[in-house]
Amino acid sequence: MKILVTGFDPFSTDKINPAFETVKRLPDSIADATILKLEIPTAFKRCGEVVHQEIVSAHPDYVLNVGQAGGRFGITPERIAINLDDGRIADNDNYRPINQPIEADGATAYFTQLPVNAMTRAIRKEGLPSSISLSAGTYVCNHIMYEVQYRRATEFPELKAGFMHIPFLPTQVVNRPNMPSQSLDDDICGVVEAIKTMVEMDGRSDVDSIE
Ligand code: PCA
Repeated sequence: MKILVTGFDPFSTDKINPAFETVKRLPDSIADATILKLEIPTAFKRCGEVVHQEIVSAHPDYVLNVGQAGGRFGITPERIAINLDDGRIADNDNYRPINQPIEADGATAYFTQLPVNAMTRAIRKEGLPSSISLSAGTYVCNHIMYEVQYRRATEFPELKAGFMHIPFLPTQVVNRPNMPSQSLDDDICGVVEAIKTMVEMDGRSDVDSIE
């Protein structure tokens, strides 16, 4: 099995993004699955094609996109992507869409195929905070999650895909009082556990609730 794991590059005022810092340190193999790692730009108009090209050339079974969610506590697997770009700030290409559909002929929203209940439970079992998120926002993270789902619906019906947000690193909150953060080692541990769970749960349904 092949899993493409992507991480965004730094954006806004931050010089580092925990997403690609985590992704690039993942082992090359997790639970016998081959891990392909890719840094992607925090840019609405470019990130989708970068991931699309990699899907076409590498034929992964799964795509897991990882992004930073400053202000969130713990790792949050996302359940749903919505057909909306609405930037609170401009992206790395200085582009800021307001209230734009992502794909004119796309669904209003797509659910992930990943077992988010089991993944969240597995991360908590490692002693790390985790909860399922019901909104990936309307910035570039929601955009890539939506784009991969749209491609799945139109081009790659066998693909399973989803998204996880991770918090700021401690170095990012030095001048942000009372802001949650999580160490890189904990991020890596949590993402590895989530991927292990995806592999173990392959072909099974994610029925149990996490509570
Ligand atoms: N987080 C942003 C985009 C890139 C990233 O890492 C988001 O949550 O949309």
